[in-house]
Amino acid sequence: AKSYPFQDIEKKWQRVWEKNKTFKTQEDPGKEKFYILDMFPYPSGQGLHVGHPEGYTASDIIARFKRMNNFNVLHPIGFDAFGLPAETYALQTGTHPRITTENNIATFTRQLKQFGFSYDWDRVVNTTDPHYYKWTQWIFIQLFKKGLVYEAESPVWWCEELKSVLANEEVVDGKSERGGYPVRRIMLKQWMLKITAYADRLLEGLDKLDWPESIKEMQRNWIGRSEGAEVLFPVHGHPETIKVFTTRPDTLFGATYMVLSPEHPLVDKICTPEHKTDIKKYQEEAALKSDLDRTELAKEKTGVFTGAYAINPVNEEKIPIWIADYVLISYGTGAIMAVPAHDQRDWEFARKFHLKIVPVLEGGDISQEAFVEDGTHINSGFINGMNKKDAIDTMIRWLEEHNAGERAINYKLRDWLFSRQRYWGEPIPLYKDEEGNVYALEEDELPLELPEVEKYEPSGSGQSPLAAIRDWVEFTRNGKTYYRETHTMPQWAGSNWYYLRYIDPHNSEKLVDSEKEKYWMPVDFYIGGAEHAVLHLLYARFWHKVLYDLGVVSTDEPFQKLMNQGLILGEDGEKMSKSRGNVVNPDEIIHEYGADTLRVYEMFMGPIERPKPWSTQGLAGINRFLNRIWRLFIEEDGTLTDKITDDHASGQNVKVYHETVKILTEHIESCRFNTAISQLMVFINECYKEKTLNRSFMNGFVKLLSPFAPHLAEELWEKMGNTDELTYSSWPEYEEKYLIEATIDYPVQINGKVRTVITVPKNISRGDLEAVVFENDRVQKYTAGKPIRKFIVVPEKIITIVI
Ligand code: ANZ
Repeated sequence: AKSYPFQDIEKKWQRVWEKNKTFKTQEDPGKEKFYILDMFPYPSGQGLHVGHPEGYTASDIIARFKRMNNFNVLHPIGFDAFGLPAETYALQTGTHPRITTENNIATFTRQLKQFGFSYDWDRVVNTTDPHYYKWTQWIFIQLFKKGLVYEAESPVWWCEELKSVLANEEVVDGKSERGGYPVRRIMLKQWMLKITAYADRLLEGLDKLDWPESIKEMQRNWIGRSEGAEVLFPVHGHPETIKVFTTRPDTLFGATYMVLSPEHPLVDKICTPEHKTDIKKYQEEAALKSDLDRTELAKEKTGVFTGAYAINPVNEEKIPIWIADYVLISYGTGAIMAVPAHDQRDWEFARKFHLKIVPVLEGGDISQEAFVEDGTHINSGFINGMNKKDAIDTMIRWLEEHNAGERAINYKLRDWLFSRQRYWGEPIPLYKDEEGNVYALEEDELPLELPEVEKYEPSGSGQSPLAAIRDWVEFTRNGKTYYRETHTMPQWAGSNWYYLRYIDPHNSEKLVDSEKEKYWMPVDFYIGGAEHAVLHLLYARFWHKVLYDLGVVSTDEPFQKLMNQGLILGEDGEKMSKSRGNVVNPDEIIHEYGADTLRVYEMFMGPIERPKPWSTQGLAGINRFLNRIWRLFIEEDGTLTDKITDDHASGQNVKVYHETVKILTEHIESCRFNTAISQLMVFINECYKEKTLNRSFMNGFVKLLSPFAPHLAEELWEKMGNTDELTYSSWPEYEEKYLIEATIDYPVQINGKVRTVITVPKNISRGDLEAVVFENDRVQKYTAGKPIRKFIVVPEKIITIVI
């Protein structure tokens, strides 16, 4: 069968929307606002893939639905365009990353417009635009002024292939996340952001957010707050002490040895001469392993004795000090007291190296494994007989009284390594004098623009390509020479705050106007990929809280509600990738079936949050459905069918219409798009059974269809003779009275036994109810011919008959 003319229709309405600026948004204090945000794309050279329109269609449905429900809707889009691929491409071809980026943005814009997404195109932001990154730099300076920026020599991941330092998050399974290249640890001076200062607030803030519980839990684990104590162990025959962090100070009497991380600075000082060689060798091996490799529970424990001993402060016992890679330098103090009876890692280590295992809690069988549960303390002097909680409190008090330790809270969260040795990023707006004093640029010196370079190749020494441009790096002021920072910001910087710039994208005086910010914030609904659970979403929350403290924003959390769309897999059920050859190109689908088909199909594939495989058959099915809609309304010659009449007495199924309105309303609100579409199908099937169709129902249907298939809906809306704007028409309402009536089930008890259950309308009169009951077969069977002594109705509960 011939398809409806989707190509003409889609182009036509995209032109109309563009010309009329249909989706242009302005503040309107008279209307309730709704800010619906997409995670903006990285404009890669490959163009959009079919995963993008999944979340983008979902948010577009919500945006269109909210407009029709009289909300003032902010629905913007932009580009997160700094980052490695453009720079890698520049290295290979010599093309300036700005050119590559501009081309890619043009492609993405064309593709996004083809989908008919209802963005306000006058608010587009691009993180690589100096007018934009001026404010990224401005925020960085505010952090600097608040003391949240510092420089530190720290162990960092160095990737030889990418010639760059990587953040922990960019290292996956001991390889670079991008490219999968080997990485190793080196020491380098880096700019750090003190996100740890906000750890508690980042934790507490989660409780009031309407986010998937799994994402909140991932953030909680990432922050990883642990309560416990720091304990000091003197080193025998040395002036040094070893500080450990433990969550179980109550087990101190069971600490039979200590472990330092191989990188711990004390190792070299306390190690005895005869153990030097072994220790050195072990340290070198450990440097090559990733944290994950080192801490995985299943791994066979390894370690080396240092020859030194520590003194356990509670019992003065001399205990051996080892180094082992299961203790990480980056967590706690980089050293532990080992309690093999009650910690499984320590237990395995002690068994392997024949170290003492002393139980200090009753229970379990420590010849088999560590006993990690609560119990009564034994072998523990002044805490004997106590449970875990009391013992912890008592021990901490003892440690504090004896200057041997104190209560402590520890976080897994590390400060954020913020320097990159790359070209294509925001320059860090700091500079130094000859003495190494650090200064921030003044606001009127921003933006600090990226200079032109001849070589994009980072210098292998850990310096960025900017370091090679002498006349950019050095400048003199009042006869003094200064040196600019040559590292750039990580890609997260620009995406940390873009949702604020959409509110006021052209403001050259301020990051965002306060009145506008108050009107639009917080983001009511944020839709994007679950891969951003911890990094982007945690960093953005951190900056937002800093801006809140500065009075720049009025809410302390940026994103009130969050939803993650599931991955769209290839037809083979595998993740789409070029190497598997299972990638679906949205341009081709749009050409063959139209954007509306692709939109509706992606929403119909299954629950939005689930991963789901692509199906070309499913796509064709949706295309048939849209054609069925078209043919129901439109005759062969392109005119509206004369089945549609104003005759309200026509036989069309009133119930199905009102049910459809109800289901669409509720299911769009709760993002059950697939079941909403099923109901549209039910409605269309019913229509095909009718001889005549009610005009107001059919107009209502077009409105219900419009968030899903906006081009088709606009065309039908026009053909129906409507002259008002579909986008801002009001969402259909349903009337309860037309829905399947509410009923109630009454158990009928006869002489103490329930014999049947009858279903009756809720608002039935007592007389009618009695009549219905005695007409019932089962009731007749038990009562036939016998006099009724009692007939009792407990309203909405039970009916009792006594004979
Ligand atoms: C003694 C002890 C006894 C421990 C016991 C546990 C159980 P969370 O909960 O993750 O904070 N630890 C401390 N620093 C470490 C490091 N740098 N590398 C590896 N392990 C480290 O874990 C805290 C516990 O992990 C600490 O408490 C310490 O072992 C270990 F029955 O101390 B515990």
